[in-house]
Amino acid sequence: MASLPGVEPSEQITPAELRLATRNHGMPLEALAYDVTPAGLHYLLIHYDIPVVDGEAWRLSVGGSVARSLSLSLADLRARPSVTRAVTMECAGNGRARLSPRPISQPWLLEAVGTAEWTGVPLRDLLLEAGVDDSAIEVRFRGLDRGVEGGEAQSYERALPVEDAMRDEVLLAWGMNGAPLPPQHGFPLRLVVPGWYGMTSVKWLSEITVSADPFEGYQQVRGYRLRQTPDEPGEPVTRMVVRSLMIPPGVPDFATRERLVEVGPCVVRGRAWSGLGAVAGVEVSVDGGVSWRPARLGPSVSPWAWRSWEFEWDAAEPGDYELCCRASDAAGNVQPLEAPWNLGGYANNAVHRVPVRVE
Ligand SMILES: Nc1nc2c(c(=O)[nH]1)N[C@H]1C(S)=C(S)[C@@H](COP(=O)(O)O)O[C@H]1N2
Ligand SMILES: [Mo]
Repeated sequence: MASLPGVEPSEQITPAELRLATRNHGMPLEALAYDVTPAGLHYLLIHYDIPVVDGEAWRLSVGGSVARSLSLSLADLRARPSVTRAVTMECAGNGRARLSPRPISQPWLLEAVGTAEWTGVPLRDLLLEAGVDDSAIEVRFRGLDRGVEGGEAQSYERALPVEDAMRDEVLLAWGMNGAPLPPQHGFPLRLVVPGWYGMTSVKWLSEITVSADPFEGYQQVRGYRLRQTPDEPGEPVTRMVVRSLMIPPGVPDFATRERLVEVGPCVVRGRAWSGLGAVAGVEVSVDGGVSWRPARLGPSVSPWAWRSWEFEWDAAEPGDYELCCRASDAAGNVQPLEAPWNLGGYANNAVHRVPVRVE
């Protein structure tokens, strides 16, 4: 393969990564302008194939360590009292493509995020109806999609501790942005766990199993662990760490995406979110992170969604600049200047840097 100018062969994306990248698209950063991301602009992450599901024949089973097993049709679920929540979801691997050495997986730059209005039934209501045994410690969620990962044939499956599954905000969603779930976002039903990285929100949901034992499936004990080597068990990836992103200002160069901004005042806008506490502040640097000034925060779209921010930059002098933004949350977390490395490239929340030429 011929080299692109300035790109080392070792940095070049592999055909395997390109295959994943064309299936799993990001949200173009200019779509940070929308409070609620239009469905086609929301990012997508699909480990295997998108299942084709007959919504009439589909049923959800709720079983395991419960007093009464349930089997529900889509019509049953839609007939129940519903709630709608705007939720910001981010893939745990967002940002991994810039890590060095680069973990070989879906090669996200920074666009693996979006906010949707999910409509459905609170999971807790169904669990209370089924009656969770006192012995239960976890709730498992199985999707209809199957594939092979780490040499293991599997259904996509994840578990949540009972206390997290019982939280008020956790939804079984049949609607997205006022319409039925599109196939790629989990038709007919998906789990939505606000505040957690996206891998938790199982799509194409078919089985919920309450369990007295810890789930040891691939996506729980091998995937989505923070670790330095494949041999260590590592820590589980759970809630989203604080992050901000900006709408790249000005206009892009087609091939390099470098930004061109006209001399004069320039309002820089973006969004910030955290799964560990409300966003407390956003700061902007126009000198590559040497000096920082506060941005003005807008309202949160919902308690579970991102918050807008804006910063008035007087781009008075022509030249090259590096714009950066960093957010902090109510728990006192601040985005780091450099991303901490881990094997899977998860939970990277390094400050967003955007080179800009003022002319
Ligand atoms: N059944 C199933 N659920 C899944 C996945 C999957 O591959 N299969 N991907 C997960 C991951 S890693 C993410 S980041 C989110 C992405 O949700 P979205 O594609 O609706 O944005 O779905 C999660 N739920
Ligand atoms: Mo993900």
